[in-house]
Amino acid sequence: MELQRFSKNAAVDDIVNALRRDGAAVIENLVGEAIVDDLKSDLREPFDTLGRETENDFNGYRTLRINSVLELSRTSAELIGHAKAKAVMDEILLEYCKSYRIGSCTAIEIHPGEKDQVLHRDDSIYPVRMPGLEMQMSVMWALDDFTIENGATRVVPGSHRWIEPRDVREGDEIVQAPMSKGSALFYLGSTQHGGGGNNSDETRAGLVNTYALGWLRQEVNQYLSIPQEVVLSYPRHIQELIGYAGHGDDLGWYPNPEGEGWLPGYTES
Ligand SMILES: O=C(O)CCC(=O)C(=O)O
Repeated sequence: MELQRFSKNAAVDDIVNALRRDGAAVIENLVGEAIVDDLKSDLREPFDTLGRETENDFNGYRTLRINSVLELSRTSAELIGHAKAKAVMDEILLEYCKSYRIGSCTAIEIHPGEKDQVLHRDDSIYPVRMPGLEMQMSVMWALDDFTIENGATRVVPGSHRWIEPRDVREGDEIVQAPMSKGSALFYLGSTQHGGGGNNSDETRAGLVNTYALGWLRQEVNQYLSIPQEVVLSYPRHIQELIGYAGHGDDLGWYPNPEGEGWLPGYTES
C-alpha cells in the first residue's frame, strides 16, 4: 500500500481519518522552499559541530542530530507551531488532555552509507499502553527531497492498531514515505517507523517534532534546553508548546513571585 497524501489545503478531518486508519499520512508542500532553506542554513554549523554527540546504535553512526533546535533557529518555530500541524494535533491529542506540548524537536541529517534505523514506536518512552489512547504524535518535515534511495522514513501502516505492542516481524508491510522538500510526514506515537538507510550520494535532512499529552513528562527537558531569554523572544503559542503553561489549573502550576504568569513578560491566556 501507499500512505495517503494530501495537499496543504486538505480538510483536517480527512487527514485525521487517514492517520487513524493507517497510522501515518503525508501533507505535500506544506511550507515553501524559502523557509526550509533558512532553517537549513541556521542548522548547518550546529549539524557540523554538535551533530555527532548523540551517535549510538539507535541514532546511527552516519547520521548527524541536533536537539535544541528552537534555540538554534528561529525559523524552526514556524514549523514547530505550524497551524495545520496544530489543527491535526488538536483533533488527535485534545481528546485526552487539556493542552499538549512538544516532547522533542530533532534535526536529523542522514549521510550516505547509513543503514536502516531500527523500526520503533515513539511512545514506548511511556511505560503504559492503553489501546486507543494516543500519547503523542510526530511531524517529520522534509528539509531535502526525501527519496527511497536517500533514506525516506519507513513506516509500518496499521501498526498503531496492534493490540499488544510488539517488534516488527517478517511479513509486516513496510512502506517508505518519499516526499518533496517542504512536505511533512505525520505519524502517531504508536506507529512503528524509522529512518531509512541512505544508499545515495547525497544527505537527507529532516526536522522531526513530537507533541505529547500535556500531563506527560516531556521527552527532552525543554526548560533546561532552551535559555529563558530565547523562550521570551518567542510568541506565546510557542512558549506554551515549549511547556510554559500549566495543564489546566492543577498540573505544573507555578506561583510566579514576580507577578502574573510564568515568566517576566508572560501572561497566561
Ligand atoms: O529519520 C527519520 O526518518 C526517522 C527518525 C526517527 O524515527 C527517530 O529517530 O526516532
